[in-house]
Formats: sequence, C-alpha cells, structure tokens
Amino acid sequence: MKRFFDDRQLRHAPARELHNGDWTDHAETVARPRSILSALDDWQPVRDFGREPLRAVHDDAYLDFLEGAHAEWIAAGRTGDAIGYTFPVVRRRALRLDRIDAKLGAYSYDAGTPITAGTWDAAYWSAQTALSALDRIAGGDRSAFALCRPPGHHAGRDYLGGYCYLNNAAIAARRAQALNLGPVAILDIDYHHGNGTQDIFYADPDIFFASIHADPRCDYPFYWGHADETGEGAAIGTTLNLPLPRGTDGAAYRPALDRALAAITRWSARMLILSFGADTFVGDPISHFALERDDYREIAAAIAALDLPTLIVMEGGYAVGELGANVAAFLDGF
Ligand code: Q9C
Ligand code: ZN
Repeated sequence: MKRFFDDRQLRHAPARELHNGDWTDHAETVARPRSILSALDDWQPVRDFGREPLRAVHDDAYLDFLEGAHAEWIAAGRTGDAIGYTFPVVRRRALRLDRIDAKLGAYSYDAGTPITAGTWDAAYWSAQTALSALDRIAGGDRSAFALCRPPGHHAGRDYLGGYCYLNNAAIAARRAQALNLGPVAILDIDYHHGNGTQDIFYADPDIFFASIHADPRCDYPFYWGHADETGEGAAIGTTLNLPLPRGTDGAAYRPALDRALAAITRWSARMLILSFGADTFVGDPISHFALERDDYREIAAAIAALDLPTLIVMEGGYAVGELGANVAAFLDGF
C-alpha cells in the first residue's frame, strides 16, 4: 500500500492546550508523524490539488480566517499561538467579527486547538496528503495511506477543534464523489467521536458515516456521538454511532466493529474512507480504551475483508513511543 506525507505538515507545532483548568504541553506534537515516518519507508510525494477541493467542504470565510489568523494575531501585538477565549454560544443574530479574538472564538469550539505560525501550511498539506492518496485509488490502487497531520475529524464546515483544522476525510470523500468513486462510506475508529465529519454529512443521504468511539457521556467531545444521533431529513439512517465504555479492549471492541462493517455492506458502499486513530491503544496518554498492537492487525484485517477500495486517513494517537509500530501493525494487518 502506498503511503503519503509532506514535510510541510511539520510546520504546525502548538505549544500548549487548556486542559482540566491548566495549561499543559500540547499532545498533538511533531513527534507523532516522526514516529510513523520512521516505522515505515518508501513515502510518496504529495501533489497540490489547490484550494478548490477544500471549498467543497469548508466555508470560504473560514478558510480565509484560518489562513490569515496567525498574522492577525501578531498584528494585534500578541506573541505565541493564537487561541480564543470567548465562545459565542448565544447566536441571536449574525456575529460581528472585527477583532481576531472574536474570530477565534466564533470559529472554534474548544481551547485545545491553537493556531500557530505554520498551522495553515501544515493543515493545507495534510489535506493535500489525503487528496494525493485518494488520487492513487482513483488510478486503480485498492488502498492507500494518508499520514494526515494535523488530524481532521473534529473540524466542521466553519469551525476547528480537537486538534483539527481541515477535515481531511471529508475533503477526500467529496472529491471521491466528484470522481464517481461513490457511494462513499466513512468509518471512524479514532477513540474520539468524529463530530466534525458527522456534522458535515448529517443531512447528506449520499455519504454513510459510522463511528466507534468512547461514550461521549464520559469523554471528549461530550456533545456529539450518542447512539440516538442517526442523521436528519432524507439522511436519517446514514449516521451510525457506536459508543463504547472506558476500558474497552479488543474482545469488547469487535462486536461494534462487526456492526459497523455490516451496516456499510448493507448500504452498498463502493468506496471506504477510514478515519484511523491509534488513540484506542492501551498506552495512550489522553484516552481510555485498551487495544493492543495485535488488535490493530485484526481490526485492519476485518476492515480489509469488506473488499472495498479503501483510503486510510490518519487521525489521533498520542502514545508517541509506540505510535509508529501501532500504525505499521495496522497497515500490515490490512
Ligand atoms: N485540551 C484527536 O484525537 N482533548 N483529537 C480535550 C482539550 C481533546 C483529540 C482537552 C482531544 C482531541 C484527533
Ligand atoms: Zn482521537
């Protein structure tokens, strides 16, 4: 399976995030992609497909904000990473977004996702990495791996959050549709619910979204990913959420995976986009499942047995010392 990465994705290096009332070192570090890069060889170059495929998912105003936010932050006399501190949960009328602080709050839903000097470059090339891997599948390969970083599945049409800025999996899904590779199903197996991806396709009957994740009653992102969220309007039944309790191990994970795979088969998908997070690993520092390395082999083999053209998009995974080996085991199993 061909794998894709671009060095410009390393330009994003957030210093800190607000967590449990304290500033802590940011978990989404450059050590993550470096760990995966050193566990595998023969990386393919990434092509530039431009801004148009991003616009198929994200609002123009949001893309402009993301591209210019850090410069605006510096122009306002600030130093370090740009981060919001006022979030407009009360939206009775259109928001006035004059100051950088107003924009940061309006386009974010958490304080864990700072914008650094290199964030736009890194996020842009992370999305291009997904598009480049997809292009390989359009060319006839049965699978491809996009080492997307920063990750994407928490980002929505016009918001960032959860360490995510551009929704790489969604951007690839829209492009796959445009290339007539659909119907597209997205399976999200990151520890956290893929709320951004769900939101983007919630009313879209043409994309099936299934997610297996920590029960949002206990874990981030809290507000989304409950089992009764199934889509809306003509798209009711095209969202499937399978929340699992903290402590879930490989044996307890498997029935949920089988349900998701059966649903994707029933829906007659012709292409699969897999949002793969390795933060379900027992040793993950910010998550609470208990999957072992060999579980990744088995999970990947079960997904491969769907026998669909499959784009694997990297999402989370923070046990940096073991991340590369876990991803390599997953791709090996696939
Ligand atoms: N400082 C992904 O795995 N943690 N994102 C909550 C905020 C957010 C994880 C604490 C976890 C997001 C792609
Ligand atoms: Zn995650």
